[in-house]
Amino acid sequence: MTTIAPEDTGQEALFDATIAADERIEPRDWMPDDYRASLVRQIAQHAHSEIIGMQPEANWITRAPSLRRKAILMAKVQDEAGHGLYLYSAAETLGTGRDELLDKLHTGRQKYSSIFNYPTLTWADVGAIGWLVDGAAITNQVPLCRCSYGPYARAMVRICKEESFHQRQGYELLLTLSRGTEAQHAMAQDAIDRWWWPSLMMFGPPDDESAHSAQSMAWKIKRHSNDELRQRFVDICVPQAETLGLTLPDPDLRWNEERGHWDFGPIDWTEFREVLKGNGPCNDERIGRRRRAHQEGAWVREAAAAHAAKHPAHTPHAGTDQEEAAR
Ligand code: FAQ
Repeated sequence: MTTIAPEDTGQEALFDATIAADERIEPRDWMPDDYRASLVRQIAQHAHSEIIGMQPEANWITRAPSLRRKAILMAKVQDEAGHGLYLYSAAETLGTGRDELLDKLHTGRQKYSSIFNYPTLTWADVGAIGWLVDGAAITNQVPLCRCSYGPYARAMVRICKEESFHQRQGYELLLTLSRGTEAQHAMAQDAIDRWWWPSLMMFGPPDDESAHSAQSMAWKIKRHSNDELRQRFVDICVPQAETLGLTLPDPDLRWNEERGHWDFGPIDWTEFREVLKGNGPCNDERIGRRRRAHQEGAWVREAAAAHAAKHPAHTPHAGTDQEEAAR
């Protein structure tokens, strides 16, 4: 059998034209293998970050200072699980199942965001995560709502709406602490001192060291470079920190009239690389806990599969609600 090259059937030209016209590629459309692989890589990294990201904040659910704060935090952590689900589903539309991706996470073959390898030492860290980590996530993810791959872009719309609530929750929490007692203010400041630089690292390596940016931007998966988004985030945070009455821990922060942006100090890229290699403060704890949760949940997956096998008619398209009730 002779294989027909995609360019001979016009598929590649159609793909290129769709990207050039800023239209969406959908699951059944032809796409280059590298485009598919790069999307799976980024979406998986993103999905893993959402579910590993539940751990640092979940650490404070039992110790939230009021019922209101506890309810808010539980809802937020649950939202992150939901984001993981949307994203694993988006990856599934590219032909890669959740089992395979989770296996790659558990065996260290795929990454999750460096930020979640830092510990949550005080209640103020919940505020810092909301304000800075969710804030950085939104800055990075709003442009992904215009990603060229339809299912990823659509998942991001909902995720960004929820992240926006999360960010405001963190800001309000920090504002309350900052305007509280001296000890509460100090606790909020300490959290910002610890979370600021790791938040800047969330945007990835500097542009000249970013392996995937150029190709991802040409395919309109990414719309802006890592450094552009990092700068945007700094510009947003400086005035917000002022309103909060908290100081960003960077003596080099200065308004640059010529550039129309805030200049900021050097990032410790050695620390970033170490965290990515698995040597951050909490890498072992996070991945160990994730593996345990997966093993302990095996019986739930088995029970759900056995139930589905016993009740094949229970699929959503099997019949109307009335038919279902009559059975
Ligand atoms: N941590 O060539 P680039 C959240 C990896 S969700 C770990 O620049 P790319 C919600 C990168 O994967 C936070 N690894 O890569 C939440 C690549 O590795 P690979 C996550 C990093 O893809 C809030 C290599 O370095 N958000 O916070 C990091 O063009 C609160 C080379 O880098 C997303 O994932 C890092 N910081 O750009 C949950 C958004 N940076 O694949 C709970 C979607 C880079 O070659 C609580 N992702 N790497 O092995 C993206 O926008 C992009 O993938 C970037 C990286 C910008 C992260």
